[in-house]
Amino acid sequence: MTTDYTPMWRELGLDITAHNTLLSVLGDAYSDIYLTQTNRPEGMAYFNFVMSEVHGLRIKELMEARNQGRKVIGCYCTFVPEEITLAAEAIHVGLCSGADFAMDEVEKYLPRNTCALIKSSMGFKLAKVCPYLECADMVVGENTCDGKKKAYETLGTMMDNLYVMDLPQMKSPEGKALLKAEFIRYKETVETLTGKTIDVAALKKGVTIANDKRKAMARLAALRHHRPLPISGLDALLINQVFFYDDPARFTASLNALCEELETRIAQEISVVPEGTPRILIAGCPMALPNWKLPAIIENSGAIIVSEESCVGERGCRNLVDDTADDLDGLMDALVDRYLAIDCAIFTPNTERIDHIEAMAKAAQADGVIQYTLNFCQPYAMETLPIEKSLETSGLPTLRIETDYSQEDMGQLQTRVEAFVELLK
Ligand code: BJ8
Repeated sequence: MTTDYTPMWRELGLDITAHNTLLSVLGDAYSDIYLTQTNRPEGMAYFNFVMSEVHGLRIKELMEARNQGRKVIGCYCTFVPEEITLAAEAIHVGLCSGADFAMDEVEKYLPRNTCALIKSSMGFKLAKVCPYLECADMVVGENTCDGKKKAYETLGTMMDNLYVMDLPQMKSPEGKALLKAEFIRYKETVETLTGKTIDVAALKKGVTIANDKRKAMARLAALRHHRPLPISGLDALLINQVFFYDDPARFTASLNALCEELETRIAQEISVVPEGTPRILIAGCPMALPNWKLPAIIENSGAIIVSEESCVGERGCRNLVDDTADDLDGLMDALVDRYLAIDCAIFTPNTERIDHIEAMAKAAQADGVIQYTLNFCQPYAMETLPIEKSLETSGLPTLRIETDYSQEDMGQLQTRVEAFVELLK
């Protein structure tokens, strides 16, 4: 960042000293992990730029939009329908929860044995270091796992703009009815917040913007199925993370431009790794920005990630909303259908997730699957066992990793991943 954004951060009420510490840690990690990669596509320059300005220029854009009367809505889960936010010309952003911050403070409010993602959300609020959170007009939490559900009760005492969405746990007709009722409630809340009525035309516009973004993500995912492999898993993860922050139309255009370059690379047989490099599919908990720990270890161990089965990845992006209905009720049904297909581990039963992982591994020509679970995440930990069994029956080697955001287990993880990569060679 070349501009001094301190006055803007101060206006947002950030703790400038703590925020500077966060930016410096983030900048160092980004330089070490990302900028040391070789043979990156030129189109990654855009995503480097977004990262360098993620707390600067993008926040300035949000503040300017707010000054023009638009609203900013921050969300913790991929279940919050972006289409409705966009239909009201509001701005939809994901909220950071990929780094430890103010852990001593956090543990005054949450038990120690809470997953790192939840602790991180709380830490960013307590330490006042997330400009997205501080400039949001409304923050949306959701009843997914028990940890999140209970943490929002506490988080709600720290902010006056937290809205909690109820979510079903089963994909039954009753579950579907609950989701529809909750999406209608969200639509009405967004209408009140923005002062805009969401009609058919507006909702269709929101659907188109979100569908275009997801189509570009699907294009990227398909290009990674190729040998030669035109992009690293770390770069693809970064794109998946930027997906949650950037202006959607600009993101889609930049990603499509990158995909064109990747197509040329494939035609010219330009690969980011030598032939024979083991290809890994990573499956499990979401890797929110700036959680790059395990992918960096994998790609520094002589393997390459070709697909992410994660909400910061294909689980969060797959499936488009059918926009053919010509009334609001039909469009809301189409939204519900699209979102209810997300196979988050909080659902029971959730066997389609196994089928998806198998299909993804096959499509991406993966040699092995690493299941990634955050410590104390019961839903994803529980699902690792049936998934492992099923993949092994299909002849795909798997490795289970449970970790958090600390650096303490780096050596141990490196050893385990290296042994797994050797096995795949
Ligand atoms: S739709 S995956 S973004 S809930 S890691 S907080 S499950 S204890 S994140 Fe998620 Fe929405 Fe589902 Fe996707 Fe709980 Fe597990 Fe922590 Fe988790």
